[in-house]
Amino acid sequence: MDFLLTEEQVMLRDTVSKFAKERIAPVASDNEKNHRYPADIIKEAGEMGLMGIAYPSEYGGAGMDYVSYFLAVEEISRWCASTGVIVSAHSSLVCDPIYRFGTEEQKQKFLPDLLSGRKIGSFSLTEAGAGSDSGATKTTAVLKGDKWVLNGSKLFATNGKEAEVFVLIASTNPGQKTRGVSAFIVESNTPGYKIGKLEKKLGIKSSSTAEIILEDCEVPKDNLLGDLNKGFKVAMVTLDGGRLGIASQALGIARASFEDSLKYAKERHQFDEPIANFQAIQWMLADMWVEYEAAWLLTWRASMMKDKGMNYNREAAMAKLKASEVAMKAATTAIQIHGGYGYTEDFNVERYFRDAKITELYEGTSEIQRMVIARSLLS
Ligand code: COS
Repeated sequence: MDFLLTEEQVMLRDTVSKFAKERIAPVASDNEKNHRYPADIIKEAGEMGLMGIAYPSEYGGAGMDYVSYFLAVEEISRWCASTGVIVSAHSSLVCDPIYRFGTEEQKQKFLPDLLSGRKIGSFSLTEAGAGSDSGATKTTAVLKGDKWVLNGSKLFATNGKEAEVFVLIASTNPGQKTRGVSAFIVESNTPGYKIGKLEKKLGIKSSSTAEIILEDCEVPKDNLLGDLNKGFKVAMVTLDGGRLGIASQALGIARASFEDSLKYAKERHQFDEPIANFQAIQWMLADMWVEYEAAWLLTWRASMMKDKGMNYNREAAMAKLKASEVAMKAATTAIQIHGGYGYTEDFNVERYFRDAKITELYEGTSEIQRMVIARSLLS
């Protein structure tokens, strides 16, 4: 598919692929089994410009585009989906809204540390009672003097344990749901901020998923991100971009499932020949690749549209829906091709299977993606 990419994009992809193979692949399984955050890899990724690929160099970004970003997240996720989501949540869900909605002062203050990876970002939208219905936010922010006082708790914040900068959604006009929430930039060293429960998950165990508790957490007045009571739009625009990141992560998992299966099918002998000689296996491999390329093209298109400043809300949802379902199916097929061995920890496909599932859930379930797509078709 290189003919769809610029020379710079191909170079970036190949550089990230080399980095991922050399630095991420050898430690991915062990880190995941031990719930270990890959701090040194994230530091290196920051030094390489991978924590701020699509943002201008004036704020410390790499000055590239969203197609490059999607290619990089795919390459990283090919070897480690946990590292993929650490990069993606940081970039799409924190750097992006600050760059897009922040004041010049906010950009100058927060972006250089974030885009260089010196500080990690996390996005806090979800609550116990506000999952798919994200307008039902109960966390409140009340203006007292020159501070916003935040109270409540947030759930499932990716990077929540390591992050120092949060983009957090709170209600500023309770009862008004989507028209009464605002976005804030919250630093983890703010008194009244604390980390609550750390989730124990099925997969992506090297990335943290945290509860964030806010008890009279006083945030400077200037940390309001975007307009008052317009935070739902900040969240939705941010999630459009986030869905590209998750589509890219899912593509990485799908490709890993395919590549490992192809290799195994050639090596594994049964009935005195490689199982790749059997049509049943060949058809599985053919279907995996067709589906992967279809999802890749959808993700490329949505990323191109974002780069061109077009409305890509529907296309991002399509890419995320397709890529996540392709990843889940590819990981399931990969285990089938590996047979009983695929069910053991001796092969990476069991990790891909566990990691794939989350891509159908976070940043909008597959049902929410279908809702977004259908609404757009019917409008
Ligand atoms: N870009 C800009 N504005 C958007 C938007 C988008 N992508 N999506 C919605 N909006 C705007 C709407 O235009 C509407 O504006 P007005 O108030 O001016 O009319 C407002 O936001 C409310 O939209 P809507 O009425 O569609 O809100 P709903 O409560 O029906 O919710 C869904 C819409 C379900 C699509 C939304 O809540 C959603 O995406 N939920 C999933 C959240 C999610 O992904 N959570 C994962 C956690 S983050 S890890």
